[in-house]
Amino acid sequence: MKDRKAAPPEEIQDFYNKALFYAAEAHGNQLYAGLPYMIHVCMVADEVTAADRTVPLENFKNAVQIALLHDVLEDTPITKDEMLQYFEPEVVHGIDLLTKKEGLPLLDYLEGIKAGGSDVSVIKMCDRIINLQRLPVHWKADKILEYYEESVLILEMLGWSSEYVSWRLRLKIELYEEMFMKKRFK
Ligand SMILES: [Mn+2]
Repeated sequence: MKDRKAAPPEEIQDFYNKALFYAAEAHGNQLYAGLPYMIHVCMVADEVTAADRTVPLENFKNAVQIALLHDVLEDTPITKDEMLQYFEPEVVHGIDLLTKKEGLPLLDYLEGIKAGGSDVSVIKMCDRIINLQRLPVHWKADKILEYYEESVLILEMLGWSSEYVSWRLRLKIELYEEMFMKKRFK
C-alpha cells in the first residue's frame, strides 16, 4: 500500500473513509456480482450502521472499519502486518477472525468469530445478509443448498449477538429459499 500520511481520523466519517480508501485500493479491479467490489463492503457497512442504530454496538468505529475491510485479508495479498501500520490492532484482529483460513473447518471458523465477541459476530451476519441477496450465476443446486445450510448455522451460532440482525438474517434466509431453492428444486 502507498504511504499515506494524513491527519489522524477523528469523526466516524474519517474512520469510514480511511477504511474505504484502503479497501478500494486493496480490492482493485475485483468484482462483486459484476460490479466494483466496493458495493459489497459498503452494503455490509450499511447493515452494520443500521444494526448500531437499533442497538448500539460495543465499538462502532472499529466495527465500521472491520466491515469495510473484512475481505481484504481473504481476497488480496495484503497481510495482517501491513494492515497494522494503518489500523488499530482490534480492527485487524476482527478482520483476521472473519478471514476463512485454508483447511479450517466451518464450525471452528464460526466458533472463533463467536469468541471474538458480539460486534464481529454482527459483522459476519451482516456479510451473509448481503451475500444471500445476489448469487454467483454459476452456482449449481448443491452449492445453493450448501450455502443455505451454512447460513442457517451462522444464524444459530452468531444470532445471540443481535436480535435485530438475527431478524434481518432470518428474513433473508427465507427469501433466499423462496427465490433460489423452491423454484429450482420443484
Ligand atoms: Mn464479504
